[in-house]
Amino acid sequence: MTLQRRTWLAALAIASVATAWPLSAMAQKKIVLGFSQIGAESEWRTANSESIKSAAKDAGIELKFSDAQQKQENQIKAIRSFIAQKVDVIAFSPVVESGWDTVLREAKAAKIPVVLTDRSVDSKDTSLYVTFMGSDFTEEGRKAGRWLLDKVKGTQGDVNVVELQGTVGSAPAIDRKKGFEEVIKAEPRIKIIRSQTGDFTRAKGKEVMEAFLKAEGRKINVLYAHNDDMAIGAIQAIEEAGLKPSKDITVISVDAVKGAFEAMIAGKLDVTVECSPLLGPQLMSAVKSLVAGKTVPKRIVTEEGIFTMEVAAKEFPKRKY
Ligand code: GYE
Repeated sequence: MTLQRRTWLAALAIASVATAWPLSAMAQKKIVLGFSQIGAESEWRTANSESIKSAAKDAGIELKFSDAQQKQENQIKAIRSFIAQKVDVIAFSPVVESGWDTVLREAKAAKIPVVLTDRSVDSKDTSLYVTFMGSDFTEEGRKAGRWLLDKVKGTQGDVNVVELQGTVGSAPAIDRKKGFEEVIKAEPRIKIIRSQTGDFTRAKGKEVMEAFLKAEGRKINVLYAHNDDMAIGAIQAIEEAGLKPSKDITVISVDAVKGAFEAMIAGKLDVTVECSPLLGPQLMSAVKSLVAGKTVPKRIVTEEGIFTMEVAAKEFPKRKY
């Protein structure tokens, strides 16, 4: 081998080491995920935030977590700041369905993939996000409706329902109402006599139930609450009005958080439809796939059940949220 060739080979070796360094450093660079959470309005949301934070830690993903205090404008600000920080992936749970196109277009222009978790958006252009992972809220409403249909089978007379809706304009409020109405149509005796938002919180659920009780009193046979927290607040209002939850007013809700199991065990809540907040692990695995250039399914649906008072005590120890 000539001296010249040997020098050339040595130079090549050094060069390849030099290029190998930044490459391996790059491979070790932590993935950065920007996550805009809705707020802390319910037990469900607390469990959801916890799931995302611990899954990010387990997956070795750097999480920039921002709490919007239930305000869309705060979520838009957070997403813009994630774009400015050039995070690898943006994920968020949209507080309401509408009004996201502009900011989503900005993320798309910056080539940052967006994952929707828990709630969806109503954008016509579905290329503005890569996937939506979360529950089928319409089906949850149907499950609640089917349970009620079954409960009133063989009875007579009107079944007057009051409904506590979730946050106005949010996907779960819209769809849980739609699914429930779709099913109860089959039984014209079931009538929704009052329906108002309780914003998914205990305090609001209690306040609105007090107003329902003042206006309708003993005419109310059933309460359908779009989440457990509002149902738990309303149960308090029912008791304070001198009535017995479950006995005087059947109580149906959604989420299946621990608080609902406690209320069922105490005989105050009849049934809760499950909606799992434990979306963290599947979010992190989607984030990793996206960063690796893989495609992820456009829709990832959470599987869930329904729990009644009769099974509450047996199921309670198994509950993870
Ligand atoms: O049911 C409610 C929470 O979006 C599914 O938001 C979620 C809902 C959940 O505040 O408790």
